[in-house]
Amino acid sequence: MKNIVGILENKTVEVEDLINHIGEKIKVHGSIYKIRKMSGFAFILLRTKRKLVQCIFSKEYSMFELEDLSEESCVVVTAQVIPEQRSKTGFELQLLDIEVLSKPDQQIPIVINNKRVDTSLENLLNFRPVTLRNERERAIFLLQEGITLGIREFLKQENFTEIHSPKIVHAGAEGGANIFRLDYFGKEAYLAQSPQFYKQMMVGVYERVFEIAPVFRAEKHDTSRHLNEYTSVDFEMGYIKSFEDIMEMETRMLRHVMEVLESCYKEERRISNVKLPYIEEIPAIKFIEAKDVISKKYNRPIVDYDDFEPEEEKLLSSLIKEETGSDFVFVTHYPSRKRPFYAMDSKENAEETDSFDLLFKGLEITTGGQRIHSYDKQLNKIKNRGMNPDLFESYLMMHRYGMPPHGGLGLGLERFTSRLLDQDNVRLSSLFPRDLNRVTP
Ligand code: AMO
Repeated sequence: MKNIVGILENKTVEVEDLINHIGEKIKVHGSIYKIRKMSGFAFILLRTKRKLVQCIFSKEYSMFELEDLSEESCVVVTAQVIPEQRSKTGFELQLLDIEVLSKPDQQIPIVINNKRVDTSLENLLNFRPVTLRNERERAIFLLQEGITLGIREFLKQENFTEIHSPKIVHAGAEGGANIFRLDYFGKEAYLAQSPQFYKQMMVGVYERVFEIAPVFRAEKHDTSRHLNEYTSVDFEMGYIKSFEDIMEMETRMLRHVMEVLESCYKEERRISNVKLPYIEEIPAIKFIEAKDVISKKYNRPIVDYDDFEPEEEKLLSSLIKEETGSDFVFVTHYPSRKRPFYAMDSKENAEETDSFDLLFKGLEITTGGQRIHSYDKQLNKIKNRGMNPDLFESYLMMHRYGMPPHGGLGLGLERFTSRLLDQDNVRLSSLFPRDLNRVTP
């Protein structure tokens, strides 16, 4: 019998630690990303967990043949760490010896080791397991990690409890049109469109909760903004004074995210050419006023009084940017008939809701607002909408047995990442996007 005590036998140095080994002979592992042959020597880029490390092969000191190496081979190198100011890491590795752990069977059909992967979106996604090995492609998801890290860090500081709600559910929270149906042992069930019901229920338990998890939308349209599975960042909090508390909390949360990206993701920002937006305050405008302003400024007749057309979101964002310098804008008081049944109607005008969207560089990235907490009011709204209250029995249980005034929001992680990186398609910020035509890889 053997005892496992949790100690990794670490034969190689962590790349993050290499800077402390200048002048020493060390071993590190990684994949050969790029070989650039020169006369008598070669530059070899080693792809490690998060960084590319510059190595030098030279006939003078390397005890192996350059021909023994091939790109995408996994290796352990023995090397001398040499200071090098011109290298981004501040050092380079003189390769002394190399152990090849594995070699690829075939060459990747797309060139992945240039600055950009120069291919169609289709190819980029079809060959995702390997195109993501490209430095710029993989930086997207390092930055996305920074976003969720910042969100978690912030919400933890604000005493939110992280939850994990079910994704197989018996009723949809966000309306019937885009729900995936499941055969659940002979009964009808659905894939969760959002954790809405569960995060609200948990406000009755923990007061402040959040979840970062996949949700599913059977969107039948093929657009640059819609995914059929996306990662929803949700939070929900009790004892709020008004829905503006949620907007305040989101503003501070986004500010913290930018601080994390500023301080810890410098290299990834450089690779992705990201300029972080400065968030001091975020302007807020009422929906109907925004409609009016856009119509007047751009001479566009208002066609839809209930929602924005995608073009209007873009126009509003550029107008706000022009006038205030902000890349973000809150739009508040959406019409009641356009919002889900759990949204709280405004006291001043029951046709409007105490709700908001947040637009970031022309795209809606968040929806939020205050929820109905009274049992009678919620039951009436369900009935008035011609919905069957029996379907929402377990949801209504929390209202029946007492809830504080509460509200929250849902932010689309891919949309947020994609706008931050100025991408023109949200698919690029999803590791393995699911859309109308795509369930692989
Ligand atoms: P909503 O349905 O507006 O609200 O979704 C919240 C946010 O999720 C993102 N999003 C999407 N991202 C990619 N593909 C999609 N198909 C897609 N649909 C939505 C958007 C959007 O702003 N329960 C409420 C939130 C709340 O009030 O707490 C909800 O889900 O960024």
